[in-house]
Amino acid sequence: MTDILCPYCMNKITPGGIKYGCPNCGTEAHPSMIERARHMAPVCRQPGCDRRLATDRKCPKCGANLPSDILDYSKYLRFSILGISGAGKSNFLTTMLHEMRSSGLPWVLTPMDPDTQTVFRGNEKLIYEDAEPVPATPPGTPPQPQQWKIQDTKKMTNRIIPSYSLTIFDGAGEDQQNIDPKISKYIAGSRTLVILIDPLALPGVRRLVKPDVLSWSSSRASTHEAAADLVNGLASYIRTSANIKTGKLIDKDVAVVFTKMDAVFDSFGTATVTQPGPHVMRQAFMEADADAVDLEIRDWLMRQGEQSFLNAITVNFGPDRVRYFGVSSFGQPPTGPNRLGRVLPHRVLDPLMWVLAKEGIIPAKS
Ligand SMILES: Nc1nc2c(ncn2[C@@H]2O[C@H](COP(=O)(O)OP(=O)(O)OP(=O)(O)O)[C@@H](O)[C@H]2O)c(=O)[nH]1
Ligand SMILES: [Mg+2]
Ligand SMILES: [Zn+2]
Ligand SMILES: [Zn+2]
Repeated sequence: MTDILCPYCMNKITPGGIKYGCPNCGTEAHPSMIERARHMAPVCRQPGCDRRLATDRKCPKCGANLPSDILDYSKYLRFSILGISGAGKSNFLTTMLHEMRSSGLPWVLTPMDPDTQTVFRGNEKLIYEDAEPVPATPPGTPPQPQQWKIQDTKKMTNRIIPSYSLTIFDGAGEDQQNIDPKISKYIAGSRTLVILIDPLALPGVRRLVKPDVLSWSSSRASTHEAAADLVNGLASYIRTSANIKTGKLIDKDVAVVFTKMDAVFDSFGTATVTQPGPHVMRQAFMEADADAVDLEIRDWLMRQGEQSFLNAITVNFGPDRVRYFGVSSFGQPPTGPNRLGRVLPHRVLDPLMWVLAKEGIIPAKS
């Protein structure tokens, strides 16, 4: 492992650059040459600490406490959830993580820090115990990275369990004027971008949906932005973050994920996207299924008169690197204002399975 990423400031750090702190007195301890070379924690020489090991690892750039196993990650996964306000980011993120933990996949998913744990537990309780959607994230909330560790028990040997760090920002894509520098670094360094789109924000789709379902599925009054403007807005956010000139294609793989599919299932009949996804059960990314879903959604957009949406995606991201997904965090529309029926998330792991397959963590099968 050559480059380590600080999960908090997204700066690259070298193993030799890591700073060490004493958990007893809090002062910085300096490793000897040998300790440095072996990535060993130095001893604290402060009076009263009795040569206790200075085991706290700190980022030299931002000073954050690094996970104790920072050197053991074999991959840094960055799962960027981008989307405008109301797209369904917070609810999607919560159900995706919950499903990942309860799906029977051979992974152990652990929060890397207390904040991640608190935010996730709170949101999980709302959806799964109180049957309420996660409320709109208050505007101006600084986007906090959620830090998870995935341990792959299927690939574990006597000596090691491969582990990956998974960083997710909830709140990216919002404020075009004040893009958080951490998020910029993170987007620039992401191989895949996951763009969440609320289908109910597309004028051609809104007319398919009953007014009550429409109002229970939207946190704020819709701005009725034209579909192309919506895509161009997100694209310009990505360009600014990753420093990509207007007119140049954004050279990243993109998952365009339609959320809230429950509200529009009727218009899909018995199409593949309405059926449970096969990826989790097969523990692989099943390409034929994903191709069918991709085609169905493109086709459906055309039928709803949303060609301009497709065009805007192609103009910004090119014709070959985009995959369309359809998910529903709840599995069915809310049953009232802030009220959920039985929550059975639908295909929420599909985009992540694509990312994992591209990273070589799970196989892709045709
Ligand atoms: N029908 C339906 N509604 C959903 C689904 N997921 C989210 N919603 C609704 O969409 C609205 C917005 O969802 P959020 O998850 O708060 O969206 P967000 O992108 O986090 O929005 P901000 O925090 O405002 O940026 C809420 O009113 C949810 O009830 C879904 O799977 N189905
Ligand atoms: Mg939110
Ligand atoms: Zn000490
Ligand atoms: Zn840092």
